[in-house]
Amino acid sequence: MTSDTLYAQALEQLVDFNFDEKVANVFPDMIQRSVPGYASIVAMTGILAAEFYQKDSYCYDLGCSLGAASLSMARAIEDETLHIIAVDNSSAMLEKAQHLLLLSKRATKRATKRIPDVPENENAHYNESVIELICDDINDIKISNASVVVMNFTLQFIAPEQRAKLLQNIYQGMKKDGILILSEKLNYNDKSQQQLLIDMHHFFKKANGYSQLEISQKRQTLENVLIPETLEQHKERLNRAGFKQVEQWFQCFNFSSFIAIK
Ligand code: GEK
Repeated sequence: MTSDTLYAQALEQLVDFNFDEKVANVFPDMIQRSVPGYASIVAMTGILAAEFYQKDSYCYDLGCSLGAASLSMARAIEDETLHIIAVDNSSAMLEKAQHLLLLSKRATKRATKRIPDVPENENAHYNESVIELICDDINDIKISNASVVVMNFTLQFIAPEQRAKLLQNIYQGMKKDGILILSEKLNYNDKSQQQLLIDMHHFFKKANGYSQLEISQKRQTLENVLIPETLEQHKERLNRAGFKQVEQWFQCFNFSSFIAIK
């Protein structure tokens, strides 16, 4: 796995974070060392998807990056006709995702040695051809006939004023009893609570080898790009979109995941 050293040196100019080739190249290392509970959320995504998947429906992975959640679902759902639609608007991410899926496909066939950068357990059996990668803005795609929609750490990058419409669009395209798995970084209205949760997240990053400089530069580049909301805002918006049950099923520091059932 290529190490994330993108912010290790003092940068003269800090530009807004974007999912370019440099980020795509180090993404597996970056996300594991930056998002507490990431591996658990990816693994549970497969477990939940397998239970709520409905035959002859689609699964969506919105903001799929390198396809970790799609792979988790593909491995967990046993259905010959499974079709996962994985969408991201970063061509750099999707190129890399395509490459990893091909490696994974060969590894599945040979089931031999591990390949660097391919998510854990990729050697497990699955029909990889079920994952369709689409390069598009998730605000512009039509969701249809979906029993499982996954949006792991993507909504936070969507302009706040577009979020309700996106969730309504997802809801409209879902089947009854289908699920949305929504994972997000959280914000807190209470100042001391917010500070403590941010501190704990930084302890996590420090323990994973990021320096103060790396943590601070990355934080500044994300400031205008990643806009977290409170747990209450998420729950309220999901309820308003029409979901009949909304539960927070995971939290580690200020990172959380929800399940919303139509
Ligand atoms: C994972 N879910 O590994 N349309 C499509 N894609 C978008 C948009 C948009 N409007 N905005 C951002 N993205 C993944 C991790 S990363 C989270 C998701 C992170 C994409 C963006 O290109 C990136 O790949 C992804 O959303 C967010 O489970 O890096 O913190």
